[in-house]
Amino acid sequence: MSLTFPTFPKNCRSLLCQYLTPEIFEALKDKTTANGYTLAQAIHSGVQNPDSSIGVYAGDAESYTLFAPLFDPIIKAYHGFDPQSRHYSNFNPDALNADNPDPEGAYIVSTRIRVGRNLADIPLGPAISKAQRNEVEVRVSQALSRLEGDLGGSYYPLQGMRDADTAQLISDHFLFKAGDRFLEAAGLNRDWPEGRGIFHNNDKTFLVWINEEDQLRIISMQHGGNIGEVFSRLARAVKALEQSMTFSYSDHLGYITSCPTNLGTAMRASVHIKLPKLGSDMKAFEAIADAHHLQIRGIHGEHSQSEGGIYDISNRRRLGVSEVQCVQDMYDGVVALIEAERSR
Ligand code: ADP
Ligand code: CIR
Repeated sequence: MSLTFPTFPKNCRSLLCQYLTPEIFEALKDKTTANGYTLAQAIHSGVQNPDSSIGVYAGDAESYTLFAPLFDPIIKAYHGFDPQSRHYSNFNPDALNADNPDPEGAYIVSTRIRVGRNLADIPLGPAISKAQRNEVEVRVSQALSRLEGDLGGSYYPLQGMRDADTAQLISDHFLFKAGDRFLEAAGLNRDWPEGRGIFHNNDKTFLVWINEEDQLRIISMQHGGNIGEVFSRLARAVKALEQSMTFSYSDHLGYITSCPTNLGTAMRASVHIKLPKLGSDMKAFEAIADAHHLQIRGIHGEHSQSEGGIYDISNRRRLGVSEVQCVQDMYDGVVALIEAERSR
């Protein structure tokens, strides 16, 4: 399928509209991956949503090489990672130097660390078929059902879940929301809610989302600021799941994910933290966040607002830095933010 060069509004700031030149567009517009994924699909979310921060999604690992003239500069701009670089992993909890930054519990409400994963032999969500998505659900939920001890739990498919239960899980920050317009335009909401669901242990400290933006989002979370405990649980869970599944990984880009911001470690380590004083001086707040490679989100996840002076603070870089470094970025930044809040 060929298409014409998209028009973006004048005020568009997405990485897509910054890096999609007419030359790159011409060179890539008729290319198709082995799974049938095209440039038109890769850019559709950012074309439909000019307020995207990024605007592109991959349909498979091949998208990152076939459409490299577009993806590479976007990856460089987001992660500061060069096309010839190599990604290295270090998921060893013993290498982490991050005590609880708030032992009195005055600031940190909760800590959450998640990684994205996708099965090596199945296309990513934007290019997956309904049958393949359902196969992922079966394979992953079966693997999860074999976990034991504190990681043992149950799988709850979205289809058939009572509306009140869905709403409660979302408002308690455990479950993803429906209807995200960025994911919708990327084809990630096709056949909703079939094939999607959530697994969690009894305490809801270990959770796995199935077939949201990535096939798996593996999550460790708990109240308070014990980052080490959250990281160790996640490392253990990922290791256990690797025994029964092979995840898509490349030496260059690390774990392959549908959004280029998640490549590498695919890790987002966050705290929900009370910073009401800094919150009323966003310029100072953002300066500290930028200096420490942090992202500021609202209380209900990406594209949401703060409530009651509580913010979601997480590492921004995920590729070209190890898992330990992602958490270290978050920890160092949170220490600086608490210091700034205290001194106001
Ligand atoms: P993701 O982190 O998986 O990319 P979102 O930003 O959409 O996705 O967040 C998913 C959910 O996780 C939201 O309900 C959000 O409020 C919740 N969340 C994120 N960080 C924390 C945290 N530190 N404590 C509690 N809930 C959190
Ligand atoms: C966007 O481009 O705004 C959406 N597709 C979401 C991008 C991922 N968000 C992020 O900054 N990590």
